[in-house]
Amino acid sequence: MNDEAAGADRPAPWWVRGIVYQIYPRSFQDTNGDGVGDLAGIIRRLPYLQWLGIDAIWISPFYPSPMADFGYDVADYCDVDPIFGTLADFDRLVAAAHEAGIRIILDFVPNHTSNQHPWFLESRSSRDNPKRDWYVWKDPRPDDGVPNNWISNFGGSAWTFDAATGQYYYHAFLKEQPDLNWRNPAVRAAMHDALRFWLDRGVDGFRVDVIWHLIKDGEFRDNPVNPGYEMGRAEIERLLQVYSCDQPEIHQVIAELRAVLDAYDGDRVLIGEIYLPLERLVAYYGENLEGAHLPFNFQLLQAAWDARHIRALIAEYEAALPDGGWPNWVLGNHDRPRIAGRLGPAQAKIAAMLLLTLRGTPTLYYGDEIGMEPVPVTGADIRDPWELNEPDLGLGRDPSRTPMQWDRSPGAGFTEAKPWLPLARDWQDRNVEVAMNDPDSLLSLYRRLIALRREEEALSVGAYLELAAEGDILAYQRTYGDHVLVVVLNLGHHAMPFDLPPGLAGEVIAATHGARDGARLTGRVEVAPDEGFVLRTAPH
Ligand code: TEU
Ligand code: CA
Repeated sequence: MNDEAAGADRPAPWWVRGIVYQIYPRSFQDTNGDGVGDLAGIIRRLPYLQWLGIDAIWISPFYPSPMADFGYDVADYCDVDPIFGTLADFDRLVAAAHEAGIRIILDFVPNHTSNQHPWFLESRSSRDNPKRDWYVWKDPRPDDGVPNNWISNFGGSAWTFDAATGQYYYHAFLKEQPDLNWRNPAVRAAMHDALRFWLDRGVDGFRVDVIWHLIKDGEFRDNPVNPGYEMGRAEIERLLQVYSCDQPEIHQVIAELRAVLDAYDGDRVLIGEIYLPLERLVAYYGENLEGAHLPFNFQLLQAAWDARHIRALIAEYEAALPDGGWPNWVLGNHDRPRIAGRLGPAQAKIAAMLLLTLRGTPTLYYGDEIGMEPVPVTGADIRDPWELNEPDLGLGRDPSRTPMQWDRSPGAGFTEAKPWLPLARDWQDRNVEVAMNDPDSLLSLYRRLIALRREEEALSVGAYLELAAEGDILAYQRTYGDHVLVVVLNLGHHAMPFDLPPGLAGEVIAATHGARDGARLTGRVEVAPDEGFVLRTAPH
């Protein structure tokens, strides 16, 4: 979808051109000295976000929660946990963000609640409680075993026995996160009301947690064994998740969520968190685009950093998109290893240039713009329940969730107390204040590319065309009308020649290597190790 496709009288919705920035609120900015970030902290840092130039923030959950999974275990969908502030703080945040031209996307967690949610307390109280069927309860199998072989995403059986009522309940994640029964219309209605609660308060959209999980197989059949499972991997990988998620009925559920948003003005966006192979992923746009506006595309999170491979996956993704479906790209999130740790500082710049010049809404993760690296979190500092359940396999997510590094002060400008997770060791050198004042920093490059994406329709809504290139070079054109931009990225650490298409000449308007800025290029270009640049060709 672009302006033309959408028709002259209907400009593209904001999220087509917009850039999304994910905030993990526990780690962004503490304002009351308890070592945990809060909503007032996000308000305090809005000027930074405005300076950076992003369009929207997606805030990981801040609802009342026992924090067994740091907010992804919700005990009340319509309030703010005291650790993060109050509803009044939230209203102030919406007002201040909108004033600054920044939209607010909430994290909606519909697959499961906390086991402390009043709904679950009722549900588990007796077999004939009216809320019994709001969750997934099953009798023990005759041999007194679990109802089926499903495994929790965090290890162990996905079933926990409730002795008081003699049944098991299902939890795709922790036992403190019982799954809701989305086949029950009363559950759907209650959750739609929760969406409306926040839409009425002015939020601009939702990122929906594990949206592909909401519906499970009607017969709860055993998942098949994964023949490719290898020792040392997460236990969940022992089975193929054939029956526990991604069921056909899910698309109707999503269309209903979407309809709740569509009843509001202002292009509220529905983003789905979906870890599925490409051909399954694109089904989440909906058969007639009545599904998620943006089913998160996580391919770059797992891709081998190889030019040919990435060129191919871009091509496959572009080809798989349904007509009118708008692409998107994600480089990091609170569940995955940080990109700068995976690629190193030089290629982190290339990754930034890739993310911000591809066709599709980019989502960036707080701290990646200053090249934060995974922070080792060990022993008594470990907080992530997954690491605690399945230790030492490298699954822990704490390293990607450490406090934002703002300045050189003792708490990195994040807190005046002991932060809830340790700071990176390099915070005095790697922080926003230092990077802002360094024109060669990753942060300066991010800001430049974000500004460029705003200025150049070719980047935000233009067509994508791959260019032939050798070796580690990934090159493509973005075009809009007679505007043609060329992006050249060296994904390797060796100099490589690149031939611009015949007859094409242009000027470098963004570069990883300062010396390249403003250069006029044509013909064969010697691309330096780890170098990337964007070229504007003269309109003809
Ligand atoms: O993540 C869902 C999810 O699939 C991840 O747990 C993923 O399997 C794992 O992190 C490997 O990348 C969402 C949230 O983003 C995560 O933080 C929550 O823990 C989880 O759902 C449960 O709500
Ligand atoms: Ca705080």
